Amino acid sequence: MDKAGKTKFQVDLRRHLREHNVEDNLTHLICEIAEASKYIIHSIRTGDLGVAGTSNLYGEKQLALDVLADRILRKRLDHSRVVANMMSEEMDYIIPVSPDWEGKYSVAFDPLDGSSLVDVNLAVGTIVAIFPGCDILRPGREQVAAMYILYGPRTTLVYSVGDGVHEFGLNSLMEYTLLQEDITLKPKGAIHSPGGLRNLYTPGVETYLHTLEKHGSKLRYSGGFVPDINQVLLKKGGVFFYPHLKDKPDGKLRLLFELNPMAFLIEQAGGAASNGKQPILDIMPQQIHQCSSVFIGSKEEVALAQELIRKHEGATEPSLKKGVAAVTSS
Ligand code: FDP
Repeated sequence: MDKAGKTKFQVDLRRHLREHNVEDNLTHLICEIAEASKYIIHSIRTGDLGVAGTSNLYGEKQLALDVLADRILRKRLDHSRVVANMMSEEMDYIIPVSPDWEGKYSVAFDPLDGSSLVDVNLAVGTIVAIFPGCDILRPGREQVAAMYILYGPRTTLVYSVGDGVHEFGLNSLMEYTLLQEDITLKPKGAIHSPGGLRNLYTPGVETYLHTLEKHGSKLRYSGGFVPDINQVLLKKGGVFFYPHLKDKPDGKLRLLFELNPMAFLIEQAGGAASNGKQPILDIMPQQIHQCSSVFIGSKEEVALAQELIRKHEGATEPSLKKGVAAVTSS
């Protein structure tokens, strides 16, 4: 415990990145995203819960929060001078920022994941994947960094540049300061967050859920991907899954904007992320808004999902073709 009047010296995000010898442009990029998140949190806390395209009391055009968050982040990245290409969950194409990509990064992001939860006052978040250079449609294994910002009762930021997973909290001076370093998942946890309608589960997934329940794993599902993953990470174990469903063979969550960055973070924390057949980070994307089923969290729970799916559903994987047509705006 710290002595009264002697608070522990706080390490802010930039200092943490510098102390970990993170390359200058990448440090700048991560800090710019952190800055953008402060405007996003302000919009969430103070904004009208507008619907895109409608007007507010004063006749001004009102923006839905996810559209607003997208604009805030895109503007910041556009002016950062370290971004080559960017891709947003809100857009259908890659947005070129700088043709001179030497030493720059490309960024895929979901500006406000779970935005439908804002009007019922549940936690939401921003998710970001960072790749070196200009190529953005590539397997998640090639990310150099990933991060998310969780807008809950507190605002926290979790990042990794490939040397562990670190959590920061936004303090009253609007600085992100270190809360904990090197978060590590236990091989097995005690909670599970199952997405999707249970009566649409396939035999392997139904058996999986039944097995988790039988072994005493507790149900902890908020309906928001960022808070649900954050819970698994900070409880140091457990599993989140949004599986393939009878009517949705690729599940619901987006590979490029949601799954890749979270899989990078969870693997960095010693966990695993799989589509039920192969690691999420090894999937070669074929299109921007591609979805994938996901089982992500403690290693043993993810291995169990794979085992039961193999046993009850066989080992074929239909959606893993190679080759990508890059779609860019011009
Ligand atoms: P939302 O539709 O509210 O934006 O990917 C979006 C997401 O939320 C995730 O945050 C969440 O895990 C999932 O969808 C929830 O889907 P269900 O409503 O089908 O459970």
